[in-house]
Amino acid sequence: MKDKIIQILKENSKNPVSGEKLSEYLKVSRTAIWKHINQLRQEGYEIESLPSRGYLLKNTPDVLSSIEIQSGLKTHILGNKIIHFDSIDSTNEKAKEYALQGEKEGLVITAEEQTKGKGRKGRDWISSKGSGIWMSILLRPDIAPCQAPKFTLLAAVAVAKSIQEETGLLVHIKWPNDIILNKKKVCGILTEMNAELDRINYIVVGIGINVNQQENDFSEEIKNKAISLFEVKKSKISRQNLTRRILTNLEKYYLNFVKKEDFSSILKEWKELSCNLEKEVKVVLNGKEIEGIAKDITEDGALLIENREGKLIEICYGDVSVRGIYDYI
Ligand code: BT5
Repeated sequence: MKDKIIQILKENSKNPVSGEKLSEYLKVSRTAIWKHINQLRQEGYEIESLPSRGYLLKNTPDVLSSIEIQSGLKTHILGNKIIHFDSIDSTNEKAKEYALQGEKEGLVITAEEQTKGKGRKGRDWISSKGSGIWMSILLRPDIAPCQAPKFTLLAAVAVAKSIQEETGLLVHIKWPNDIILNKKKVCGILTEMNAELDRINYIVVGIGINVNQQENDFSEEIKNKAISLFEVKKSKISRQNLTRRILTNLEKYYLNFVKKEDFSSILKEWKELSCNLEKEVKVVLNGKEIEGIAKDITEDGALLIENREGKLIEICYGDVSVRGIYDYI
């Protein structure tokens, strides 16, 4: 209902719309309209009431609602349906629920705040209200499950490119799922899959970006390793514009990969954006530490490390720290 009211007010940006007209059109009472208008004001919409003329929309807030993100979004699949929550446990969990109910690919779940944002291996992802982009995208690619790790790399390239295009800031990718700005983590990506042996039922790509937090907004546990775009750019960044750009770029890379089976161009861009390659790295794998130089990324998206003895080791998953970058100094 609130989205419908906003849509009508947007379509009549020069002419006030009366409460009576809104209630007639939306088939609800004028009191209901008045309540929704008040809620919208609380969410940050500036709606003027002009006596005996009606409501006029003066300003919209930078929220990740479907109506705001979809206006101006030129994708074909991603974001065709966007479900937005003011507060939710985890957008990935919600996207998986919808996936199991048969929702089509392209569904995007966004939230202003996550109360149980997830990282990998059950770690927490801190997602404070109104300051970041917390979103999950549902995909149903017709490819073999063993290809799934490539989606994290693909998403990382799309997000890194989008951040650079939107803000001009130089970011890097740390294998497999971190985006790094000024040696700290500005974004994490969590890819989850539901598959049978030979086919993928769905993939959910969860993206968390620190956008407009100030330095003091980060809690003790992460303040040494987390950073926001605002802290470096020194000006507020539109979450709506960045979200639209990510969906647009992600769709482009996704379609190139699944329709044209072109992963090599993505890999090339990944390597250009990487902060791992030719650097000293340390990997923790099943409790064991491997130290060496990151040499390459394979066609399957695995990290190749040359250990101290000069032996090449292929790492398909794990936590990698790079010397000099937030957790390996
Ligand atoms: C990740 O895990 O980096 C994946 C994060 C994915 C978050 C998105 S938000 C939308 C979607 N819905 C979800 O529930 N999740 C996804 P990992 O590599 O395991 O890193 C987790 C670690 O990053 C934590 O243990 C903290 O040390 C650190 N961390 C937590 N919150 C952070 C933040 N806001 N900024 C930077 N670092 C953070």
